[in-house]
Amino acid sequence: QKSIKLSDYVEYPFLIPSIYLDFDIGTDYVVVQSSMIIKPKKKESSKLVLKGNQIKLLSISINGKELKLPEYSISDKGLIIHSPPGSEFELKIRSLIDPFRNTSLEGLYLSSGMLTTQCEAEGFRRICFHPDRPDVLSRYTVRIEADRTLYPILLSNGNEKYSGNLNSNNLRHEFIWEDPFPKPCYLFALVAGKLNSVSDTYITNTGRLIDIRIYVEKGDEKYTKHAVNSLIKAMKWDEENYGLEYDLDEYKIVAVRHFNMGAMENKGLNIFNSKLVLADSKTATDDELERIESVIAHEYFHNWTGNRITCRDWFQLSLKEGLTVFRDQSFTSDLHSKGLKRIEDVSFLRNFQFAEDKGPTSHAVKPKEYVAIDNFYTTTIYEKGAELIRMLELLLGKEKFFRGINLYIRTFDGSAATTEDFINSLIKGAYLEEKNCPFDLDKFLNWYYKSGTPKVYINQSWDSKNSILNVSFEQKIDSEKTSENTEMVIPILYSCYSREKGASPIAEDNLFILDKNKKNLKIHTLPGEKEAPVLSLFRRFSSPVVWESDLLIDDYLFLFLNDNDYFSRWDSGQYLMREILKTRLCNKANYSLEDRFINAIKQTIKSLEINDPFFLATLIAIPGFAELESLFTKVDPIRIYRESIDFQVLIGNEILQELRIISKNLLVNIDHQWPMGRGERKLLGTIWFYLSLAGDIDVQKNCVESISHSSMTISRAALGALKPLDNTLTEEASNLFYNLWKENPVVLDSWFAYEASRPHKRGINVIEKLLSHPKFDWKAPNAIRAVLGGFSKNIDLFHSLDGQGYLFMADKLIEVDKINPITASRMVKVFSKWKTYINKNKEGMYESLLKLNKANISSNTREVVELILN
Ligand code: DPP
Ligand code: ZN
Repeated sequence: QKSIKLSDYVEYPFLIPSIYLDFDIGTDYVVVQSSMIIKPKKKESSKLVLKGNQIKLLSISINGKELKLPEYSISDKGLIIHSPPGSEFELKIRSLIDPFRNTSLEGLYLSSGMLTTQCEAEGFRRICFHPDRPDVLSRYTVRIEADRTLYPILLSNGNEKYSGNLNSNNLRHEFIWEDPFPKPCYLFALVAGKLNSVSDTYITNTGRLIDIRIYVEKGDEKYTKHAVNSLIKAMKWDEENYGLEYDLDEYKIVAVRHFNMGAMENKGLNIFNSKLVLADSKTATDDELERIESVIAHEYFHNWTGNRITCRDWFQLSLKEGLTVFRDQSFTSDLHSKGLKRIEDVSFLRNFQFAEDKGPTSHAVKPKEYVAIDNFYTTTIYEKGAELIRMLELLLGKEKFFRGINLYIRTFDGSAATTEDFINSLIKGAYLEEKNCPFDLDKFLNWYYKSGTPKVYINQSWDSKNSILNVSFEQKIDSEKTSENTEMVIPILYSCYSREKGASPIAEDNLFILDKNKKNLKIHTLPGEKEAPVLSLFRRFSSPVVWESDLLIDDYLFLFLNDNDYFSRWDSGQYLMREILKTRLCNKANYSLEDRFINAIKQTIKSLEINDPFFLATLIAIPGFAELESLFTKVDPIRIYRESIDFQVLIGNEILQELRIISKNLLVNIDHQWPMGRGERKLLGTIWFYLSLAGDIDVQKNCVESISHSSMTISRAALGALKPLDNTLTEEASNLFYNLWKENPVVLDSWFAYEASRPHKRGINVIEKLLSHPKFDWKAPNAIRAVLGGFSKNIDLFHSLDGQGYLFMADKLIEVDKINPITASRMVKVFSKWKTYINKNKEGMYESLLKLNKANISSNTREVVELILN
């Protein structure tokens, strides 16, 4: 397949300062007229190439004169005008599109009776003929006309300029929208439908009044409060922290059921997957509420980092995404708990981004080529991209970092930039001159250009005479794709503890910069210190690497009990649990380690009790499944699952008494409104899980009763606790949940995911039944992800040794691909790790991949399948 290369970038030869778009919405199709002012950048004439996909051309004219073939040519890729005028001209195109049969959820399409758009990355070419590239920025004016009853609400970007009826009998009406800020076409949006709105206002720090409006289907108004509150918090935070104020008079959010992404930052008209708008504590868990708050903020923050300053081309995607994820992570961390948020982000990174970077779809934060850009909305671009910004913040220090960001924004406002533009501004803003930068910038840039997770090896030697701890560091990049010796700038925050004196660190966070393959560090401890101190490394997870050190089990146990850095303390426990599971899976269980670890848990419970319930819950939860898989060169998923369950049964049994006591003390606080009571609810859920696994019948029965609890967090915690059991109580709880929520599609998705992912004796038929369930909607990616994504986590079923689970998945993905290639190509990654599995699973996955490869699949899905196979 043809790939697009960064090195082939050439500027677009024309400017398009303004675009007028006219949408005439009919019952069978939509007539789109575009009128673009086009200015050649150079005198020499260049042909005008416009992209177009599934658009029927009706007529085309330049400066009022109609063009005839062969003055232009047209293909299924778009339109070429061979000799456009050499100076500014007006190009008018009339065309026709059919949103009513568009199931791809790109361009203009129908969702539950309303028309809506998704243009990022390349959906605008399904709406009208246009260069469809992010470096072409224009001012848009949009007129929409439609039937008044079918489409009472007509929205587009920017501010409303006019609305009115069109004919005497009032059947049709029109709206005109104007967006004064030049924007790339991927930020274009249009919504037409029967929607109700909830409004609020925000006054900016310069006193401007912003009209906030959330549009939802009738009946859903009551679920919008959380989204509005989140938006207001985000607006305030960005003013206070980045000095960035909202620039339009209106901020609109529309909730849409059928949506490929989480949400989309279209200028002034965000479109959101309804599951990320509609929520209160009755319908969404605490984690979901936090996620909604952060996605609302993320899309809002894009208004500056993404919209006012956009990407020159899609190779720069992380310029806006990495930076904006970093901004939303900082927001959540400021609003709630910095330590806990860091753990949550690291855990996500390790389970998903590290796994991606180890496998066949590994790519750099700044990739060099792609076939379908939709396949690059990945955890590497987003979450690893955010880690790079976080390292820069650490290396520069907050004050200089903000000076740099400020310069970047002032320099590139209103234009399309590159990653290098960003880094250069950052350094210039921070240090005035690039040469003043205290670290090697080129080596830092390797983080953007190289794929793979760097690995750091650490060895210590103790000089007792001088009380000095000598630490040697060595870095290597851990990727299938690079064998070259690349040096990176790896910031390492460290501290150390006196073994004798315990709890408080000898030295608080210090920064060591590992910027060579090998480098040593000398730590001077207190004079007279006899024993080597305990080293605490990569505090706050100061760089996205994996490491191996000569720390002893005793050291980890010490840190698990004493470290004052949330991340490091949690990570020490995770290390110990990984060790325990590793030894169990190699059939040489280390019982003494298990005993010592369980004792440490008991001590932790005693010391933390319910003072920091969220942290306690986090400390005693085992590492994620993907992280466990990554520990082995021959992965046996079914055994990993069973061992991890057995280990949790053991934990549950050993700390039964302690957990029962705490759970009683927690009950007083669980009814508080989010974010209050969140820690208590989280810990209660964790306790239920352990006690239920340990066979506590009272807890299991209590879980069934808690399904109808007024807090969704409690209800889902109860479902979760019963999940591994697969007994009549699980069945009963699941039915209760279904009956409570069968009319709410957003909540019902979580039931679909639950049913698809829980162990079932009845085998794969369960999944087939879910897919033909009357409430299952093939057109909704959320529903597909719930069932097929849930199924991929159903270890026994999906990974069954006869390969039937894999074949079933392949068949279903071929069907999904016909409707929605973007969703299919993302889901195909469930086969990414095939080469790492034990033979039986490996062969089964390979067979399914071949089946997919032979099928008539989209180029999006083919790109991923081929990468995985190679
Ligand atoms: N809507 C997606 C995001 O905000 C793509 N821009 O990340
Ligand atoms: Zn984004």
